[in-house]
Amino acid sequence: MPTVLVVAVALVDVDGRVLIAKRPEGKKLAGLWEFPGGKVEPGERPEAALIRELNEELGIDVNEACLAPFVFASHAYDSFHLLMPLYLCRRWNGVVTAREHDALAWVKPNRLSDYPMPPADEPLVAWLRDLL
Ligand code: 523
Repeated sequence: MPTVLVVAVALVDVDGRVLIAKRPEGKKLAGLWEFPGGKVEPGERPEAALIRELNEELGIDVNEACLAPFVFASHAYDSFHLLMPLYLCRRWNGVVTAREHDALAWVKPNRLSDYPMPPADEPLVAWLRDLL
């Protein structure tokens, strides 16, 4: 089974709320709320991939120095193994906009479990609750 490397981010606003994004209709895992991110292309540095994805998906610019240490998610989907580091980020430039998602939500860490998430993302919620 191939391993797919995906990078994701927990954007945290000044009130300590975390951004989650609803996967659009027509895509895998549609309707579930994910930590935004995407696939690392061959040869790409994970941090560069995340900066690229945040620009494409959310219209924001992030400085690499603002991407803090992460925890890894690991989940066996049907046809691939997903390995997904989650970075924490509290500073960005621009206004967060849903360019590729059906909706965005800023959620207090203790309410994240109210939102159905992809199985890879779910275990990250407890980690965030303890951290924030
Ligand atoms: N996940 C996931 N959680 C999460 C992300 C960003 C992605 O479980 N927070 C999974 C969902 C997809 C795979 O990682 O199976 C790649 O996601 P994405 O959004 O980069 O790509 P898709 O859905 O467009 O996938 P392809 O159609 O395979 O390109």
